[in-house]
Amino acid sequence: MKTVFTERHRLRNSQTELYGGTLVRPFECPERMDFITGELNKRGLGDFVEPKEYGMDPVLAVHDAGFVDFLSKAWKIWIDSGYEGEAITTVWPARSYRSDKIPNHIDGLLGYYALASETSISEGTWEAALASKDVALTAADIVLADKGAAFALCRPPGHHAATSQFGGYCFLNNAAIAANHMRGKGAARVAILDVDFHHGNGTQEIFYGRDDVLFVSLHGDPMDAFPHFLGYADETGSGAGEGYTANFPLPRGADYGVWGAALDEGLRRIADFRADALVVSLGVDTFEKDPISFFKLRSQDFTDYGKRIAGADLPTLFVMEGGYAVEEIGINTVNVLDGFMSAASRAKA
Ligand code: OKP
Ligand code: ZN
Repeated sequence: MKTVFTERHRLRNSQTELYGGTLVRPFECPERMDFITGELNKRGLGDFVEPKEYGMDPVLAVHDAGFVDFLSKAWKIWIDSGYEGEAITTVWPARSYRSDKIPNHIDGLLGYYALASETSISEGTWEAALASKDVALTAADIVLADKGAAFALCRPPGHHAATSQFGGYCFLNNAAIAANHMRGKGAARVAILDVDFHHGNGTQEIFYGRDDVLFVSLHGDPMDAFPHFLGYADETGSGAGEGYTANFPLPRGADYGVWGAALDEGLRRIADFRADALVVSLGVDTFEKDPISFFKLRSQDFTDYGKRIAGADLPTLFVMEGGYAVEEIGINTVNVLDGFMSAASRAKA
């Protein structure tokens, strides 16, 4: 399986994350990629491809133009306003405020376009986000051409990024951009399986009213886990999209028995949908030692679920999302890909 990757991810090198009342170095750090590329090489899977440039059309097909324009300029506006640290959101259009005003001041702009305050915008963030969506699009085209499988080693991640909001370490929704691109290129129906520990609120929102993209997500119950305000089981889609969103919120301490049963149910939903292609939002923060999550998957469980995903027998695009147990992120990620390839006939393409 080819891995699409670029060193340009290093342009995202924020030094601040607001966490537990202090500013810490972000969990979502560049070294994450070093452990994954290192493990791919170690296990003979280091078939790396550089991304092509796709421009903005595939981005603007899923994201709001004002939002994209804001992201492209946010760092400059922040610095020009005289601030010295990284751009951290401090105010929002909360329930008692209006939400129809897009303020001029950078503080107001950040609040309008942010979902959360842990994600600082730093110099180079936009350039890294652009490279990341190109990684996803390049891998999507490989999957379409081969009717096989590919790994988009994206950083920054994307599944929290909504039509017009960033946050949860995400800026552009790589998986959504790629899935939508595949839709326009011959895959009439695309299923997205989000196995990151956190609910993929951005991906869900982008496709909520559509019946051509099925969104299935397994995640920590939002009553107890980020993003808290989306990802409940009663969210099933709207209008034409009714029945095309399926959430599996799972409790604290969920082990592979519990998680795997939800996966099997999600895979049944995907089989019923009769998809032409599958996009897997691959976060490995379900791992027992993840520092910010509460599931209990062991490293060997990742191999097993890679095999189960291969059972869907679909052209498959893996898109990297989260995973913060940095020392083990490579092993767990590559275990999924390895398990998938060991069980998939079409993966050899
Ligand atoms: C991004 B991805 C924990 C706060 C969590 C943000 C988590 C973003 C996860 N107290 N903050 O889905 O892996
Ligand atoms: Zn996550």
